[in-house]
Amino acid sequence: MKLVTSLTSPFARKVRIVLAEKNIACEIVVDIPWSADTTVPQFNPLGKVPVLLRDDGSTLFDSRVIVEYLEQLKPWPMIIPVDEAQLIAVKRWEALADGISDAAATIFLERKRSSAQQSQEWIDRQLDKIERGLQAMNDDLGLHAYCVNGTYSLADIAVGSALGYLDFRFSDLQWRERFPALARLAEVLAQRASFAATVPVA
Ligand SMILES: N[C@@H](CCC(=O)N[C@@H](CS)C(=O)NCC(=O)O)C(=O)O
Repeated sequence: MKLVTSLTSPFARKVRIVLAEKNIACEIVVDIPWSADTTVPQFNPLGKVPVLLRDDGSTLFDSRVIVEYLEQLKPWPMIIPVDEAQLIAVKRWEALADGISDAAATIFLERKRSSAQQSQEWIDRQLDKIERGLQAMNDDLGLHAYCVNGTYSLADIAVGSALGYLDFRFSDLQWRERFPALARLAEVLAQRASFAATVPVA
């Protein structure tokens, strides 16, 4: 199996953390979807990473589908609960965390355009999503050890990946001061080998 990805994508980081947690062998093929010679559209018509290339030649995307597949491939250690209520809760956390990553990536791209082309209104709209998302996650996490049922799961992996991306691209956000519950979770997650091995690199 191969994972086609950049080393900065928060979506790919979720997948890489799951691979590490489950100890699944997978070659990482670095491909930046913005570069002129990218091969990503050959594997994903949407031109986005991550893409999983399976040994039978088939491809899987996006990160949520890949993570589900990895959970089926190797159910232990379990990162997606079987209990339906908990599963839906984990998926909701994942959607919220991925939404923050999405808004952050959108701002990053907007800021790469020439200043004449950039829309501050558009950037502010994305910043509002990030701020509201962080507030909601911080409130929901509260004093709980982990996002769902006090147990480490895909929810924590998605949240940790989104927070790591904010640290990487938006260090000026200083979210830790405003969202102490998330700061505490991020500190706990950073101790895990899977998180330490997948910190985004430029
Ligand atoms: N929902 C997708 C999002 C993937 C995504 O947006 N990836 C970005 C990198 S962080 C990308 O490849 N963008 C290239 C493009 O939009 O053309 C997932 O979870 O995999």
